[in-house]
Amino acid sequence: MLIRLTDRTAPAPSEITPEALWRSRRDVLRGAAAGALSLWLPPALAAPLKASPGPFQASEKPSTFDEITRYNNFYEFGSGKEDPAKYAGSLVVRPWTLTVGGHVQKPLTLDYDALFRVAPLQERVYRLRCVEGWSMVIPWVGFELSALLKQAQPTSKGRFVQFVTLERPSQMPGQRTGLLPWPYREGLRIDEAMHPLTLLAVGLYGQTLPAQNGAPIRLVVPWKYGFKSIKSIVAINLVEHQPTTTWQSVNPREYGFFANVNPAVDHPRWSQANERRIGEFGRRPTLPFNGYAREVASMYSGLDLKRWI
Ligand SMILES: Nc1nc2c(c(=O)[nH]1)N[C@H]1C(S)=C(S)[C@@H](COP(=O)(O)O)O[C@H]1N2
Ligand SMILES: [Mo]
Repeated sequence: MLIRLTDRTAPAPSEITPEALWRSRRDVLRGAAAGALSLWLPPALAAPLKASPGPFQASEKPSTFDEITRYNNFYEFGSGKEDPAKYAGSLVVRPWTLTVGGHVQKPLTLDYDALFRVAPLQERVYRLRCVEGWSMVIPWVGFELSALLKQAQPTSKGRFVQFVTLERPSQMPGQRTGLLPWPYREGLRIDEAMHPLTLLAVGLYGQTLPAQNGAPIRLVVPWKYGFKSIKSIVAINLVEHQPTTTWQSVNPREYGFFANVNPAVDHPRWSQANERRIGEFGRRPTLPFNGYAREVASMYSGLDLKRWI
């Protein structure tokens, strides 16, 4: 008689993380032997995404799925690093509406499904450096913001781009407090917004974004401090004048409009010379423009980076 023994070394389907899935897919791409590609779906709503490798990739090893999804800043769900993972499950992302308006020739309204069809999805492994002094490496899935803006056709008056997060206190407990002025807002100069590094992310580790990372769509500007990378966006407006951003309005002395990662300019209350990579001991030096100087420094030639923080 044949007795079938369960293979105790193989993980149960529920234990196959998006990270393991991502690594095995990457091995397939590299031509290595592939394990079974079982589908791992986390408790809430995540769906696998098809993405091809994009042109820019950080060389360091990506942070783990757990690190990326359990240590977050998303004040709409509280100010503690673990609050977003605890509370963001209450956020309902379907249906969703993202509008692109202001100084454009073709105002756009995108529903949830349209967010994934703006352009072919790419994977971009980027460093993220928080102004507080920690960093991660995140395998985003998304498309260049420029692809969406080109569809809307900015006019010559669209010199800046303003971004607005969802305001829905019933599902965002932080918005029932005065922690920040709501809704969260950010902004970029048009050349920064059109730069090929600037991404709208709809996923990470090959699946749709966990709520705590800004589902269903968030900005990623890898050469700037993390607070520029606004989450759960509902509006993108082309505007003529530099828009006020949330952190600037809260404390203009500590947080500027540009917020380019700069180890040579300290935060008034701490040094920015180095950083702690989540999951590592010790600190590593912070790089000018978070390591993307070759790609972006020319946009700031003639700008005094000590003054325009
Ligand atoms: N709407 C909104 N977007 C936000 C924030 C926030 O509090 N609210 N925090 C910012 C900060 S300070 C950082 S460092 C990054 C963190 O992104 P992550 O949690 O996906 O790593 O999100 C940014 N985007
Ligand atoms: Mo941050």
